[in-house]
Amino acid sequence: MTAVTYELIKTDKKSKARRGRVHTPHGTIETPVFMPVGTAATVKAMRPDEIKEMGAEIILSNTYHLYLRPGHQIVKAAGGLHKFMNWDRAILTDSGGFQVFSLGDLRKITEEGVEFRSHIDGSKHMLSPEKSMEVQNALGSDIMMAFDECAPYPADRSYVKKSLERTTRWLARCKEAHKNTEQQSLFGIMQGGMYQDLRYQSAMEIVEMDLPGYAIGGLSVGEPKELMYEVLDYCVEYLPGNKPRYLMGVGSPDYLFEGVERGVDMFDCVLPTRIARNGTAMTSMGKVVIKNAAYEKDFTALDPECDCYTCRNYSKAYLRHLFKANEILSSMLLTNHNLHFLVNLMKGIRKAIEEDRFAEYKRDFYNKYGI
Ligand code: PRF
Ligand code: ZN
Repeated sequence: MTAVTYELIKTDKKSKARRGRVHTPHGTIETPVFMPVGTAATVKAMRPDEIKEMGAEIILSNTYHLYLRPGHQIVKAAGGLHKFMNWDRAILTDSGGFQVFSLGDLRKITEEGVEFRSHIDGSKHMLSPEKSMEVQNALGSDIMMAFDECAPYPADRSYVKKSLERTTRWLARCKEAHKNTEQQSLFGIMQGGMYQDLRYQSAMEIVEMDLPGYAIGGLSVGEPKELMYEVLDYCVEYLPGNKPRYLMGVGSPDYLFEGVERGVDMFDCVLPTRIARNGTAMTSMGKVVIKNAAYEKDFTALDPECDCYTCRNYSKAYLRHLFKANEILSSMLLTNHNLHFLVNLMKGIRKAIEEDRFAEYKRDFYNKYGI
């Protein structure tokens, strides 16, 4: 028995959307799900009880960041990441691969792994499949991601092929190095860029390893969205139906709908939390840029259809004031709203799938949001 299992409840008749559950040692996750990102063992500007209250059942954290600071041994000594950050629901950790690759000049890829310099103090480190598993085992996350390489976009076919084959070899090493399989599950990551045959090759190689879940990596890396949808269409086909499918780094409302429609179960993205700190809210009527002069005397709620703490208690005029005055509460209230908005959107999507009206729900949302 693996630590994490998938239960398929229902598949939409008119699309590939599906309603399911992911069972973990820290509770059950209703899917499709959006996972708030807590990179450095904190969802920025939020307390765990607030994230819980809005109904989030899983959050994501990062191997790369916690390895560098405070160090995985510190987290382990604290009793693991759940205890350290006071979050008793499920946690997924990304492997560090993607974050290291984002360092640009500061890194070097070899068969062994990735050598890089810390973005904090410039010190030299090596992340490898074995090291990533060691760190994630110390953190104690429920779902651990494989150490992969996300090829840039655009990239040559020959480079992408070499890269995905190395990612497969790294996955075999991850599986071998993963201890604690009773408490933690390893998910594989498909790569292959925008090349259909390479996506197929990657899928066949990773599915062969019989893991409890699979992610689609290497998308939403700057390609046009029509291309992403096209690639996603066949990627999902290549993955088994009895395991959860996770589209990494995707979290705008249109991408969530398009992903769900194509059969994706899990998503994560820094978008809602990041844009909140920049003063942007996602609302049922589209994006609201709170600093706009139009809101100076607007004493209505951010989103009249939202029942989050922010929308129940504050006006756009007040939120605009907080943002312009650089007040900490601005980040707190806007992050609370944006996460609530996406968690609630997924709740609506799940209910729509259950009630055979996913297509209508999507159409109505797009019309109102302005997509
Ligand atoms: N691999 C990993 N993490 C990721 C990605 C990936 O390809 C992406 C791509 N959108 C986001 N996060 N390990
Ligand atoms: Zn709200």
